[in-house]
Amino acid sequence: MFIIGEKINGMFKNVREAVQTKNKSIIHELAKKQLEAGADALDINVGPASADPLKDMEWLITTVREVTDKPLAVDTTKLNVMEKGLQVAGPGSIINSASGQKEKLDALLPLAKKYQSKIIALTMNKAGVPANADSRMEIAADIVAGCMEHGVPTEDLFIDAVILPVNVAQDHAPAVIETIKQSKLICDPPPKTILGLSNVSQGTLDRPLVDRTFLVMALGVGLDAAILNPLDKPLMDSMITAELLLGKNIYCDSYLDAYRKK
Ligand code: THG
Repeated sequence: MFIIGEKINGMFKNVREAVQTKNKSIIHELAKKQLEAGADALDINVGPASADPLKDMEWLITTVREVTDKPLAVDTTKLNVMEKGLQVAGPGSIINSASGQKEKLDALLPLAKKYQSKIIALTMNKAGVPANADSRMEIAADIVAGCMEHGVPTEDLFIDAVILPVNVAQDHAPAVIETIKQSKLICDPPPKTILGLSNVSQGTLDRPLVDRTFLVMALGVGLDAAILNPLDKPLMDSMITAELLLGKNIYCDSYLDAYRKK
């Protein structure tokens, strides 16, 4: 599975403060720790409280680039912040995120081509996130059609079925699982699938348990990627074990260590 570390997000107090005080070492540490724990890429989000998202995104990405060349997912809803982020992050970046909204697709798909980036698109539109899988798939079809129109290969597209907190939207969890399954059938070659995993457990009592259980369920239906907390070791162990049981790695007694040394 392709893992995008979620920790460099202004939603977290330590990151918010580091951005405000320009404390590079906190950001360097968060980047290095997530990559050491198995992240393949890092999500970069200035958070909703940023007074100057353009400058803060530029600073965050420049700071992360001082310690790693790995792909960065530029996580913003603002078009100018997205383009600045892609410029500073360099080739191989990930747009996080588009949606089924036509204006968004028409603005972001050209950026995917211009910067040769991959693109995450949420199965939501102006009306929000639909509760059932069929409506999510209708939006996914609009997104795939947009990629074809704009000449963005569907292998570079990540469909995000948008998981919401299970304590307020319990009926969404099975709809997300069904959407992941059906996304594989929408075109050939199929898009990849991704989730912002930690959303599912917000407000629940045992967050790590909810996160790792849902991750294993999603892996079972073919999830390709997730934005998650790679510092959660039981979560990573569950992911590695699920991939083992899906036949993606060869069994040995020390398979956890073997995976981590890869
Ligand atoms: N899809 C895509 N991108 C995303 C999301 C998604 N980016 C953001 C988010 N969702 C994924 N990242 C996080 C990061 C943190 C949390 C959840 C998802 C989180 N934060 C604590 C909370 O809200 O309780 C913060 C509290 C604290 O300060 O510790 O849970 O779905 N494409």
